Formats: sequence, structure tokens, C-alpha cells
Amino acid sequence: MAEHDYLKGLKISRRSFLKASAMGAGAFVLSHELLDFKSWVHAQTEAPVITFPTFCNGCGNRCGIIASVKNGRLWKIEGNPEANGNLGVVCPKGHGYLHDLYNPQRLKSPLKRAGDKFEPISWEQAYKEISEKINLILMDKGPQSLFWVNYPQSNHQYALRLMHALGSPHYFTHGSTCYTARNAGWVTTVGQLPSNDLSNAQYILIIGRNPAGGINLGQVKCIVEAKGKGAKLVVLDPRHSETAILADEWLPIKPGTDLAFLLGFINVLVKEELYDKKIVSEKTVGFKQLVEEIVNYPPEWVEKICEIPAKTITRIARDMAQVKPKALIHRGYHGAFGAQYLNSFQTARALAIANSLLGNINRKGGIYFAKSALLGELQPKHPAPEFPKMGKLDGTGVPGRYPLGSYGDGIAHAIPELALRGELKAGFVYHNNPLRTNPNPKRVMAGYKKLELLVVIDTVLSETASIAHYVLPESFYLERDEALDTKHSGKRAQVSIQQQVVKPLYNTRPGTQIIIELAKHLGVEKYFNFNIEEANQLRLKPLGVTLGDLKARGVLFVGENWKEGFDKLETPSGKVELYSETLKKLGFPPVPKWEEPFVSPDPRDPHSFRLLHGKQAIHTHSMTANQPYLMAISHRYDMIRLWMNRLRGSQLGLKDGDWVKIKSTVGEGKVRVRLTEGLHPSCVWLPSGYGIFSKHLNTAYDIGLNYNDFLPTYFDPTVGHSMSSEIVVNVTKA
Ligand SMILES: Nc1nc2c(c(=O)[nH]1)N[C@H]1C(S)=C(S)[C@@H](COP(=O)(O)OP(=O)(O)OC[C@H]3O[C@@H](n4cnc5c(=O)[nH]c(N)nc54)[C@H](O)[C@@H]3O)O[C@H]1N2
Ligand SMILES: Nc1nc2c(c(=O)[nH]1)N[C@H]1C(S)=C(S)[C@@H](COP(=O)(O)OP(=O)(O)OC[C@H]3O[C@@H](n4cnc5c(=O)[nH]c(N)nc54)[C@H](O)[C@@H]3O)O[C@H]1N2
Ligand code: SF4
Ligand SMILES: [Mo]
Repeated sequence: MAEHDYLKGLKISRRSFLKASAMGAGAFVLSHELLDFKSWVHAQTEAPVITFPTFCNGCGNRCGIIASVKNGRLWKIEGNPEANGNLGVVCPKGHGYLHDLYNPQRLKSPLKRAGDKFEPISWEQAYKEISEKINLILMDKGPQSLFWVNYPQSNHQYALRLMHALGSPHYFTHGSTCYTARNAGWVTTVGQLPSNDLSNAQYILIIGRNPAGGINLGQVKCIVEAKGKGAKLVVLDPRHSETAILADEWLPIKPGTDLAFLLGFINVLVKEELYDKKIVSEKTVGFKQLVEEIVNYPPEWVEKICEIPAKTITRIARDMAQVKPKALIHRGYHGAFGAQYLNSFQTARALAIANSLLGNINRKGGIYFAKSALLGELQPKHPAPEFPKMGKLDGTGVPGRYPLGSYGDGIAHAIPELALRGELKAGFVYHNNPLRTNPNPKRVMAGYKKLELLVVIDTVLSETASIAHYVLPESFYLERDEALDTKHSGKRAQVSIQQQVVKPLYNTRPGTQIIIELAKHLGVEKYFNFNIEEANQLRLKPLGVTLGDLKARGVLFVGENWKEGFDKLETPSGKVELYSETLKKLGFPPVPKWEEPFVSPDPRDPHSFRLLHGKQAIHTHSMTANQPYLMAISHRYDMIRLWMNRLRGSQLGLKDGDWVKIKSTVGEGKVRVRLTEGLHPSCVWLPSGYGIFSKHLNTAYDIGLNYNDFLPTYFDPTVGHSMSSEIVVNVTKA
């Protein structure tokens, strides 16, 4: 607000205004006892700073932070040097996002839909009306018609408990649009998802993972440490990513062909007998079958598919074998094979196999199994509800549908389908924004609008909250105590806690409290006779540490230290499954085999491109674009543009910064182009944090485009992921 707006009608001088406003709104009294600016600055500086270790919620990394509070206001955050995930540092979006604590666009009380608008209501009214509606729907349509979807965060078990208490199997996370293919590839090969021992590696190959942009601060620090000790870093990415900037070598692979690259890599290891023979003979099954298939993929064949020279593939395999087992191929995340291509699952399998042949599984400088803290149970003191009798209707884990899908994650982007078919009738969306983060928003909107009851628990009026019947405002992360977390364990198991730093500014509540209160109103209170403090205490008990200790430090390390090697893996054979009998029985290739992407751009059409997407270091999914400081950075550095290879751009008559129109089978839109040498010519690349269409989010509304607008609704046949890089777009000058 401009200064004169305040002054209008007050008839005070500018000087006395400054004195008064320096005292804050509560002290807007004109008196000569007010502090002058110098004394105010002094008072501010002298005020005690209280620090609280807690966790950043700027993205799913949940970095350990120390929050400082002064005069009841958040003063700053710093990285907690003891926390495993970030090793003492905080990223730009973490610093930016914390300001949303004071963002006036936050939700301030529960809301109820009244026509096109919302009206504020009390918590009691919200709980009462929601429970009445749910109980009617449950009586009429059965418990399986109810669902819950959320970010896979520390209190997910209480949401799961609530769904089970009500008899519903329909608990979902965002996994099917993020990581389910990668996880399944690792699990079917070595039994679990491992971690990367980056700091001890001598050769790091990163395929379609960008920890310096799709941020993982701990990993970036470890890569820098390894490089300081002489390690080599090679990045395989169609785009010159932020991580490629750190690399010794950037290899712009043709998108969707990483499986071919890995098959060629394995071919060299096998043909030249560079693999770890002891590990292969003692700890793997199916080497013979692998060899029979892999002979089909010499590097010369691979070169034609993925456009990386045969001699480069051979060189990398030889060099990595030289330093094995301190040579690793990053375990991956979302890019390349998290939920991207028809061949993503097999790519993740090939990745796990390539690492295994390097003998690096659970080795120093290789791929290792992080320790994890075994928290205590709430039962028997608080009995757990029975596991629901019926399976999920989305087909996760069902042969003939998505047999390798993770039951725990479910396939959340199938919810609109199930709603349109009338199988789901009511649902809770918690810390998740499917209207913006799921494929094909028109269809997502149609599905979610079909629900008889939609309740959204968020901190702002997101796209999804905007169409809800009820919106329940969660307190901002700095305002709430949360469930214990065991994320980011490494060579020792880490347990951590998010705790309240400032008092809630508005009529909001912590998520776990909302779940417990909902349970009480829904008549399943017998499973929820605890509060968050007691639950945390019970769950910490077996670890031999107190809640007091944990609250004082934010993170504690428990249990034994990690050791190299392994006896038995969690696979059916107990060994690395180069050949998988399970896959054979399910009708999938038991050893990885080349598979084309589902769709490909037409090489003869100058307008035809594959649409890729990815993270920028200053934004998280759909949740930070509305943060004014972060959006200001986007504008300042002109970061909202679509990347295109410069040569392809000039063939279309484009200049850097021109507007282009992009069109796929499901959507179209306009965006400015960024011409660059840093992108494979067959694709265009869209940053994934923009294209906000909730009119309530003023800063971000209608700025930039989002890949989901161009992505048809797909379910891959292994895990049912969204295949979110299987998009061909037509690009023309606008
Ligand atoms: N458009 C787009 N879609 C994507 C991606 C992308 O980058 N862009 N990435 C894909 C990937 S990798 C993933 S993991 C998924 C992520 O998908 P989502 O989980 O849906 O994504 P987010 O945007 O992180 O968060 C969703 C909502 O959580 C709300 N939120 C933030 N903090 C809190 C809180 O403390 N409490 C509550 N109750 N709500 C909160 C935000 O306001 C936002 O509305 O999306 C996938 N789809
Ligand atoms: N800044 C930021 N950091 C985040 C998040 C965020 O939203 N913002 N979200 C967190 C979450 S939930 C996730 S899942 C991770 C995601 O972390 P990443 O998986 O690292 O992120 P992406 O940007 O999706 O993809 C990484 C790279 O894959 C490349 N790529 C795309 N297609 C291909 C391909 O076919 N082959 C190869 N080799 N490369 C390809 C892209 O160009 C991109 O540079 O980030 C986490 N950290
Ligand atoms: S990576 Fe950044 S935004 Fe994400 S949790 Fe860590 S500090 Fe927060
Ligand atoms: Mo993700």
C-alpha cells in the first residue's frame, strides 16, 4: 500500500507516521514516547532470537532447518548442519517459500462452497457437515467409494489409518506421476530402492536426474566433495541441466532412449568381461539369459538409437569398470524413467542391472541400502483398524492390470476415471493439487467435479481447492507440530521432527489434528484416542531417545552403522535378479529388452517435437509459482520460456524470445521460446512450475504453460504411471 493511503484522513506528518508505523500496527498511537527510528532499530537488534530446529516444507525433500524467531515473527531460516538430506544448506525456494507464512493470499478459516463462491464457516460446522455427508455416502455406496490422496509425507499413516478405519482401501500418493516406474525397476531387481554413495564414488554417471535443479542439496554437496577428491562426473541428459554445469562431460541423449544406452553399456561390460565376476557368480541369478539378450545391443546399434557415439559408450563402460565398485550410475528419480516413457520400467531395471554388474550394490562409493529407523507402533495401546477387505479399484498390484504397481501409492491419476465411472463418490485431497499436477486437466476437472463430496486440505485456494465443496486450511509448516519423519536416513538411520516455530496467525489447524478430529466426527474415534505428542512419544520409544532430545536437535541418529556387502536381498531369489521369473509369469520381458517409446516426433516435420519438462531450482511443482519473490526471479531471468534447439528454431524462422504456439492431441497454448545449443534437437523443454489457473493465486495466475495441459491420460502397463514425456507437440510461430 502506498504511504499516502495510510495517511489519508489521519492528518499526521510524515515524520510522526514513520515513528508510529515503526512500532507496528498495534502501536499506532501518536505520542512523544514513541521510539525514533534509531531506537527502534536498536530495540529490534537487541530483541532475543529464539531458535527452533524443524523442517522445511518448500518441497518433498524436507530439509532440516533452524528457524529463528524474533519478537514473535519469523526472522530467518538456516540449514541444520546435522540433517542428512541437506547437510546444513537451504535452497532458494526454501528461503522464498517461508515468506508465504505472511502471504495475505493464505487460507484463514474453513470454507464452504456457496454457489460460485466460498463462505467462511467454523471448524465444528465443517466437521459436522462433512461427516454427515460421508456417512450417507458410505451407507449408500459402501466404503470403497471414499478416497484420500496426499503428498507422501510424515503423517500419511494417520490418513491411511482413517481410510482403513472407515473400511476404504483408497489411499493414494502422487507416486504415479513421479517415481513408481523407477521404484518398481529397482525393487524387482535388488528388492528395494537404494541410495547413492556419491561422496565416495570415483566415477558418477547421472542419467536424467538433475539434483542441482530438481534439488537435492545433500547430493549436490556430495558430488562436489567427490569431485574435489578427483571423481569424474558424466551427465546424460537431452538438456544442459544445472547438474551438467558441474559435469566433466555432458552427453545430450535423444530422449526416451536411455534403455538403449544402458543395454549398450551392459553389452560392453559383458563382452569385454569387465563385470564383477565374483558378485555375478555368487549374488545374481540369470546371467546366462542376460547374455543371450544383451548380444543384440552392441554400441554401434545403440549409437543409431540414442545418438551417443559407440566409442563414447565403450569408453564410459571401460572407465567405470576400472574403478568399480566405486563407480555408480545414479539411482534416478523423476526425469528419464520415474514416470515418463512406456519403457521407463525396463530402463530402471537396466539401470539396476548395470550397477549390479559393476559390483557396487551396497558398497562404499556405489549404490547402497540406507539404514532406516524402525519406529514403534501405536498398537496395542491404540488398536489399528482392520485392513480393508476389498482391493483398490485402480488395479494396482492386480495381474492383467498394473501388476507391478505399488499398493501403498496407488494410481492417483486414475481417480478422475473412477469418479467418472461412479465408483468413487467422495474424497479428501490433502497437500496435493491434482487439477494442476495430474495429466490432462480437462479430464481431471470433469472427474473431480463429478464427486458428490470433495474436501481439500491446503494452505491456499489451489486449482483443486477452488472446485471443492469444503476447504480445510492447514496451518503453515512453521506453525505446526507434525508426525515424526524417518526420511533421509543414510549410513545411519535418521529420525526427525517438524515442530511449531510461531503461533498460527489464522484459524488454521495442523494436518494430523484435522485427521484425528475428522475421525472423531466420523464415528471411528476408537482408533484415534491420541494426540500428535503422545503418538510421537509412543513411536520414539523403541529407539531409546526422548521427544525432548529430538525437539532440541531436530534430527537424531539411531541404530547401528551401515556395513558394506549383503547376504540376502529382498527379491524372491534373495539375489540380484538379472532374469526375473516374476516378470516372466506376468508376461513382461524377464531380462530387459529394447522397447521404443510409445510416441515419437516425426523427423520429417520441422514443427514436430517431443515435449519434455523438468524442475527449475526456484520452483516446486505447482506450489511456489504464487510466491512473489520466487516469481520475481522467474521474470528477472526470463525463465518461463520453452527451451528449443537453436538450429531447429531458426528452421522455423524463430528468434530468441519469440512467441510460439504449441499444440498436442489434448491441448494448446502460447509461450515464449528460449533458443539454445543446450537441448537435443528432437525435443522442446518446458519448466514444470508454471501455468497456474487458479484465479485465487494472483501472482502466478495465467503465467507460462504446463506440460500436463498437453499430456493425454496414460497408464503404462507395468505400474500404471502417467508416461508424462510421451507427448508429441506441433510448434509454430505465434
Ligand atoms: N504441473 C506440474 N505437475 C507435476 C509436476 C510438476 O513439476 N509440475 N511434478 C510431478 C511430480 S515429480 C510430483 S512429485 C507431483 C507433485 O504433485 P503435488 O503433490 O500435487 O504437488 P505440489 O505442487 O507440491 O503440492 C500440491 C499442493 O499442496 C499444497 N501445500 C503446500 N504446503 C502445504 C501444507 O503445508 N499443507 C497442506 N495441506 N497443503 C500444502 C500446495 O498449496 C499445493 O496446492 O506432481 C507431478 N506433476
Ligand atoms: N527445484 C525443485 N526441486 C525438486 C522438486 C521441485 O519441484 N523443484 N521436486 C522434488 C521431486 S518430487 C522430484 S520427483 C525430484 C525430481 O528430480 P529430477 O528427476 O532430477 O527432475 P526433472 O527435472 O524431472 O528431470 C531431471 C532431468 O531429466 C532430463 N530428462 C528428461 N527426459 C529425459 C530422457 O529421456 N533421458 C534423459 N537422460 N534425461 C531426460 C530433464 O532434461 C531434466 O534435466 O526433484 C525434487 N526436487
Ligand atoms: S530442497 Fe529447498 S525447498 Fe526443498 S525442503 Fe530443502 S530447502 Fe526446502
Ligand atoms: Mo516427484
